[in-house]
Amino acid sequence: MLRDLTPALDLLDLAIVASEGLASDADRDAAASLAHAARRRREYLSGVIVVAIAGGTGSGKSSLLNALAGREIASTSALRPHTDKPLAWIPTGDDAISAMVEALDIDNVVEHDEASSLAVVDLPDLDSVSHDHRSLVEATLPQMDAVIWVFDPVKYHDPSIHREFLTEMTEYESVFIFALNKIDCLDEAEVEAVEAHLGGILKLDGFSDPELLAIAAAPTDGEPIGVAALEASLERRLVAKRADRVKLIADIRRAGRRLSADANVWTGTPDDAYEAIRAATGDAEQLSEVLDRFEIEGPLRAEIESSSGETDPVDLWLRRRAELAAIVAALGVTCAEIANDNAEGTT
Ligand SMILES: Nc1nc2c(ncn2[C@@H]2O[C@H](COP(=O)(O)OP(=O)(O)OP(=O)(O)O)[C@@H](O)[C@H]2O)c(=O)[nH]1
Ligand SMILES: [Mg+2]
Repeated sequence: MLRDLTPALDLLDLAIVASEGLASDADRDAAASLAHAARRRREYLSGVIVVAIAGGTGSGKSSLLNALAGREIASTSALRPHTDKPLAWIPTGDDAISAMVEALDIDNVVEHDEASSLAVVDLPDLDSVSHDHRSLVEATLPQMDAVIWVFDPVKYHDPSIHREFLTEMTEYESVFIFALNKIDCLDEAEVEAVEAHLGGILKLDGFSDPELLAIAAAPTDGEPIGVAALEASLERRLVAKRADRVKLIADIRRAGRRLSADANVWTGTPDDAYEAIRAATGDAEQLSEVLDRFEIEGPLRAEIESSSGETDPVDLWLRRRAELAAIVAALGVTCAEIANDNAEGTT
């Protein structure tokens, strides 16, 4: 199981606060925007690949969840519409995924301990009028690493799915996988014809090179068909996501290091600054001139100015630098642990 990146981001936030007045504004701003961007890409916080299954009623979404899970998680039925609330099948112990499921207001959650780094959200159908589907899909999409759109051989051209949803979402093409389900009901030539027709419709929807797979999630006889190919496609996305995480972890670690490195950079030598501040302590005007000369700004300056006479300003300064160094060291350890888990997860 891959670790959540949140603890590393929390430490980077702490380092940003602790480096106020010690590190340069440019490095502090860069670290803050990295932390902000990483938090917004919530899908990258977790090392799990998160997949939503969407499509029309009866296309076989819940059956596909069961095929991916290898056991019956979701109830399936010939009666329509069947699933009326989203259901999530997620690995236990991944805080980022649990937080995501909660933020999406998904109450039906089944946890699994499988080795698979897969989390699947089975969405209600998109064609019945009883739900506010658009807002559900819009809330869900940005959180997903992949969305499998399931079609059945009878209703695959249903304009409501294409017009209402797909044509509006072409910018998500790299995240979408299209699955033509129930191919056990067709002969080979029919599968080819329907695949070609559906591929053509998807291009008309605005997708330039849609990934389309033919599957049977719950054939009348025998084992699922094409689900292994679908899993292989998800696995490729997981590998790409892991590579992204490796880079992100390295970026977080480097941003922390820059803050602590900055804290040791002086305009003069450290001894010069310490001496000058010590000598000026107690004389507000001279102290202010020294602080200007060494470009000491922000809360550190305020602390040094107000501590005159009581605490040694140089001790104060050293203490703050030690605090920052300790936070950045903890950040380094946390990043190394996450990177290790990430590397193990690829085997
Ligand atoms: N022959 C065949 N039947 C399938 C296949 N996949 C699903 N079905 C059947 O299609 C019906 C609908 O399947 P579900 O998985 O409940 O469909 P759903 O998309 O979840 O439907 P809603 O929850 O109403 O949105 C069920 O009777 C399934 O057994 C398949 O690959 N082949
Ligand atoms: Mg269902």
